[in-house]
Amino acid sequence: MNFKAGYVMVMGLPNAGKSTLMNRLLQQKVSIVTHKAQTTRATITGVLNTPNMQAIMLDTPGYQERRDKLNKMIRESFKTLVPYTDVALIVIDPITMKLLAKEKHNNDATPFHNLIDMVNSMPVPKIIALNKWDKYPKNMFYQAATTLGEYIQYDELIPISATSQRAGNNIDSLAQLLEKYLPVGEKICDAETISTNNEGFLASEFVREKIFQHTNEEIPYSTAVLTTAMDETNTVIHLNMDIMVKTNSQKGIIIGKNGQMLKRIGEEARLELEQLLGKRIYLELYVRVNERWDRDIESISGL
Ligand SMILES: Nc1nc2c(ncn2[C@@H]2O[C@H](COP(=O)(O)OP(=O)(O)OP(=O)(O)O)[C@@H](O)[C@H]2O)c(=O)[nH]1
Ligand SMILES: [Mg+2]
Repeated sequence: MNFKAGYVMVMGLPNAGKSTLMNRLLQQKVSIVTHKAQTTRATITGVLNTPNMQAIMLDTPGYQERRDKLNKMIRESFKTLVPYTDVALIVIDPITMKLLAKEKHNNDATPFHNLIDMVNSMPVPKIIALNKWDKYPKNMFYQAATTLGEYIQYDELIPISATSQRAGNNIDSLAQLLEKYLPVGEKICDAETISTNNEGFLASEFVREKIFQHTNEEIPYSTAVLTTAMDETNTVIHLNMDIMVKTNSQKGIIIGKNGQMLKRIGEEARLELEQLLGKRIYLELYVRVNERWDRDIESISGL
């Protein structure tokens, strides 16, 4: 049988479960996940190897419309990926289809329509994964499948659960569909590669996830994490990172009473990074106030 290889763009609205699904396919946590919308800010790659295929998965930020600089950058970086894409994997939470029916004439439906326009403009096979099979009544999936057919000429539609360990989550079947639609080709990178993002960037993402998980309201969205120095040996990686916030009070919250919050963020991120990268990790975290980090963002490489 011919070996298959190529790029799979994982697309969808915020909170659909794109990053969860990617990690599940890879059986490894590469992309950070939280219950808050707009967790992913930059494209995260993960390499899915099976005996018959190598899929380079591109986990993209949830598609939405805010006009700030960060979102503009996200949309632009997204467009640059389109020419590389061999298969579009569109992850949909069926609840959005229900909301859409109610909001046909409402601005809230705009991100969905923009996503659909983007998907339809891509000349590649389209696989829809209707996610969260474990969470909703089954008839919601049938209805969503019918409605989606009015918007997208998809090649395949499959209900899945990215989180369920039970039979019927369809994760293996989805991997087989990717294999079916990827082009014949040779391996793109060697089989040991987990991600083509560099380790310093992945590390900063894991720290950002902990901030998303342990802080509330505007803080996650006012924060960026940047690896400023990295020193690596065969067994140890030493990383310095700046956690950038916008105000002094945000800085106080991230550091926490007696530094407890910062310590917790660092420890939890370190443990997960050690698993992912297979080395001892030392993190030195500094919290800095930079009111303009999102405006200065072009100078922040890797974000
Ligand atoms: N019940 C259930 N929850 C899920 C499933 N897949 C993802 N979730 C949850 O949905 C939430 C969002 O998941 P993410 O993977 O961060 O979603 P995303 O599409 O990457 O979101 P952005 O990065 O913000 O665009 C998390 O709380 C997940 O645990 C699923 O199959 N079932
Ligand atoms: Mg994500």
